[in-house]
Amino acid sequence: MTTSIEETLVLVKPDGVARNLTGEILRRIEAKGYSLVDIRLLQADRELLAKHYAEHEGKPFYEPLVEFMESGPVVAMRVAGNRVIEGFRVLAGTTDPTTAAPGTIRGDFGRDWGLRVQQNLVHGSDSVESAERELSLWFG
Ligand code: DAT
Ligand code: MG
Repeated sequence: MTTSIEETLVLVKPDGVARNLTGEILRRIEAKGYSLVDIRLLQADRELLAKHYAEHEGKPFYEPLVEFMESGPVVAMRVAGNRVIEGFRVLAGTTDPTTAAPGTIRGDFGRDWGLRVQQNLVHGSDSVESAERELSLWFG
């Protein structure tokens, strides 16, 4: 059960920032007991997003995903805690906001807008390796 303290990358995507949900998302992270280590508001460029989403290159939603992510400012957070990588993914809910469980960020605030990519408010790293790679991309 006991594991060492982890760090994860959380992104509030352009839909979350535009809908003024950044505070609500951070509130949930802090209320759960995780710690905010660093935070920045930025406009992501294509080069950063191509690296961030390299695993999805070639998929039908890849280009719409990159265009969505560069459509407005995002908030990047470095968040720490024991098992925070898994824990934030549970707080976020599953990828498809239509079926994400109520009580999760995506389940409570997301829906399908009939677009070629799901707009689902947040990103969270999915493994220790992804977290290290993504944190160095977004925070250097
Ligand atoms: P997650 O963000 O839950 O880790 P992912 O890494 O598989 O999901 O995909 C990245 C984002 O791309 C996801 O948050 C929303 C979008 N997406 C994923 N699969 C999709 C699909 N089949 N159709 C539309 N958008 C999709
Ligand atoms: Mg992912």
